[in-house]
Amino acid sequence: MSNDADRVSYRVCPLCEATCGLEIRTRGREVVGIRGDEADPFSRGFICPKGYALKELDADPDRLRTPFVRRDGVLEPATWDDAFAEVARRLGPILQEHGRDAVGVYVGNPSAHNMALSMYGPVLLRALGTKNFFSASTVDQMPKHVSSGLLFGTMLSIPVPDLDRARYLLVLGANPLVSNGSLMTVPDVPARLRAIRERGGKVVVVDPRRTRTAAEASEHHFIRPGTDAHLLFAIVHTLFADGLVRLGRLAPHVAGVEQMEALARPFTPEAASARCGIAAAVIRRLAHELAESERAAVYARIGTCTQEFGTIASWLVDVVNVLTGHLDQPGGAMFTRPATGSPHTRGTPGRGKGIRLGRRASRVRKAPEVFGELPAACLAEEIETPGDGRIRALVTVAGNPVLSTPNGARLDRALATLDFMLSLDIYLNETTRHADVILPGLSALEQSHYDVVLRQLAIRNVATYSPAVFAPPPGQRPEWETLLRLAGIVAGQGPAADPAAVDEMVMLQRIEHEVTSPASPIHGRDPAEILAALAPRRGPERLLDLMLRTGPYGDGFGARPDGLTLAVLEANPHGVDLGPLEPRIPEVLRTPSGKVELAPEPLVADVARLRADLDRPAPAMLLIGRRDLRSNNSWMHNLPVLVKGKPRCTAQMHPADAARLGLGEGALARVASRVGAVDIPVELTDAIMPGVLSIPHGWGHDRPGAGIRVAADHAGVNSNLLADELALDPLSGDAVLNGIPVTVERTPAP
Ligand SMILES: Nc1nc2c(c(=O)[nH]1)N[C@H]1C(S)=C(S)[C@@H](COP(=O)(O)OP(=O)(O)OC[C@H]3O[C@@H](n4cnc5c(=O)[nH]c(N)nc54)[C@H](O)[C@@H]3O)O[C@H]1N2
Ligand SMILES: Nc1nc2c(c(=O)[nH]1)N[C@H]1C(S)=C(S)[C@@H](COP(=O)(O)OP(=O)(O)OC[C@H]3O[C@@H](n4cnc5c(=O)[nH]c(N)nc54)[C@H](O)[C@@H]3O)O[C@H]1N2
Ligand code: SF4
Ligand SMILES: [Mo]
Repeated sequence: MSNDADRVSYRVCPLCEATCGLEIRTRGREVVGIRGDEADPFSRGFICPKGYALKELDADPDRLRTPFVRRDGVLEPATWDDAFAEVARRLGPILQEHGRDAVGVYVGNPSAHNMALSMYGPVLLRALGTKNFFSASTVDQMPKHVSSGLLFGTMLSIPVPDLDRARYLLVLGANPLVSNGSLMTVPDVPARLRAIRERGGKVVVVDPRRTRTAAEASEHHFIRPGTDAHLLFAIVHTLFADGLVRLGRLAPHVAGVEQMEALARPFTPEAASARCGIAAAVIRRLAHELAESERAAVYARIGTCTQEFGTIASWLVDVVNVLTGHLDQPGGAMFTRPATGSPHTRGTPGRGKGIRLGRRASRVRKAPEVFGELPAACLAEEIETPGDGRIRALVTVAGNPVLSTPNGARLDRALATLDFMLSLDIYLNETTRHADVILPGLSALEQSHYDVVLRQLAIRNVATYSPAVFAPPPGQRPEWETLLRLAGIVAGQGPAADPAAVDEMVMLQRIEHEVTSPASPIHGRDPAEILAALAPRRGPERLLDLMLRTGPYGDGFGARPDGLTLAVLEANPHGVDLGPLEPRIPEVLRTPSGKVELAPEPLVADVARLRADLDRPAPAMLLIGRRDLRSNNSWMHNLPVLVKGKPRCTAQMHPADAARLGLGEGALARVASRVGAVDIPVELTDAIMPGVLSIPHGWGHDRPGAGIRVAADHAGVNSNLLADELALDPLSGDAVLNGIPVTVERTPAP
């Protein structure tokens, strides 16, 4: 395969949170090979099948390479100038007549994996100034932002398990051997979990499915979906009842311990066991093992977030980590100190404003705002319901809410009624088929990369910058320019708004902010001097350089000459290792009290709801989701290498349930919920808990007018036709996507 003319580039994979280093071999404009970068200090050569698939993604003929504009009802290729002119022509009057809130925005998951989108998306949002902002966070991790914000002071103060030093790991509602980790940036989870067992440690998985992670663990327990909060409260109960609480070094920094003891009282292991399905003796043993292990962490992810008690469960994970003395300790749950900084590295160390929730509510359902967002599950009703403040136009940025948010059918219908829709996307899919204008992003290989978001949650402090592998083709625009031009347009500068001018303004504001912040290393410096020092960089690189140089390891523009700059990262293409995580309490805290707030009022108030749930009878069948190694939410099913083989959009069911329902392997089952029904083939497996059904999300590529031909041949069904848009975790607004009550029957013959 290798050839003298081949070029080798190093690039961090942007597809999931693992941030693997890739070695990409190219010949001209063609990718000839992709493998793991052995010299990457963090990923050490690890790669998954999606990493290889970047080659097909780059070459996919269905990937959009030109803007599209709807003319006489039909989406047609258009020039960039025409497309921006259409945006100005259509959006202008809506803003003028109906105000800023008439334009809704939905931002999807790839925004967190893309430097241009994560840095400049917020610029467009600020320019728009709409209160109708939605994102994939409320079908994902919002409960963890809320609980972390309340406990530690910022939405990004999320402890991550120190995998490389842990000797005991309790995993709830996560399948990192398949997802490759989430709210825990770490490549090569398989080797790292194996290493825990090899050093004599233990990995325990709690999941309604015996997942790949569970199969590789020391121990697995089925749990009834939606009941993790009960289990965790019973562990807290046991820690107090059996005298296992030890705060250690954190003792002077923790408030609310007595209150936790009182709150946990009703949740005896026996009471919780009846609800969650795990034996009381096992619950007690888990509490003892966690407390008695020297280096242990509880780690939980999406199965514990996208459920009825998502915020309570997310909270109790860290309560257990604190009460067992494992928070902020090597081998426990620790805080990253990211190179580009974070809300918990800025401002006054040890104290802050904390967070405020529910400053306003959504118009129709009165759902509380959370960190400036409204629940994605409210989007359809805000479009449909007449009256002042109705969403008349929508901007989607790297999102596919028709497939990824609850009651997708209702949203699908609502999108068709908009006065105007603009999508920034790389595919014409189930969502963007409704757009009037689509502006495409570049291939991942045509843009530079730094994981500004994900490296904030890394289990090791690491910084890696990847230059673009290929130059963008002539006539194509980088997305940061598109976002800045749109920001100019909505600010009233007309269709020819100059992105470079908006970039200058954004940059100056950022520098002003730094030099006027007392805690910044460049406090009091002259903005013009800083701007000059960043020349000739512009766009994302200039902003990244500023963030690195004013960050925790930065050169402070001369203050620490051997400190980090973008130039240093450029000279180290495999990444710069900044070392293992270090204890950060109390400095990391940004709560008003300067303490870890173990029992914050909004969470305490929600416990009554959980107590009432203790005696609730479980419904017959509960639906949960599933991820596959070769999927990435909804949008990588157009790549042949990832969809080949037997169909993966099946309903997994326990043989005992199937026998009761008269369903055999491969039979078509009709699964119905309050909001919809799907017909889907049954896959029998004893790896699922009886009474639980699992359907993966991100399928249902059968919508007319989409331009994803390979995906259409492997359509599957949209599991979010079953998710109920009215079922939310009240504190975070997160949708309930796991533990959906459903009925199942054999699909009637036509
Ligand atoms: N039932 C159920 N539903 C779920 C989940 C579940 O577990 N169960 N998981 C939820 C989770 S965790 C998430 S994060 C959400 C994801 O929800 P979304 O973010 O709404 O959906 P994605 O499928 O990630 O779609 C991403 C979109 O971005 C586009 N895209 C990809 N790369 C780029 C780029 O570089 N630029 C631009 N402009 N566009 C790009 C893709 O074409 C696609 O349209 O789904 C959620 N939905
Ligand atoms: N291959 C692949 N990788 C991905 C993605 C993908 O689509 N495909 N998506 C990416 C994204 S956006 C995200 S957010 C992450 C998510 O990363 P993970 O959270 O690791 O993702 P899942 O594999 O969905 O794992 C969730 C687990 O929770 C279980 N579960 C469901 N309900 C409950 C419950 O009530 N309690 C408990 N304890 N468990 C429950 C499910 O059976 C499942 O095994 O993955 C990322 N990585
Ligand atoms: S694990 Fe994630 S980051 Fe690593 S190669 Fe696979 S998709 Fe890319
Ligand atoms: Mo996600």
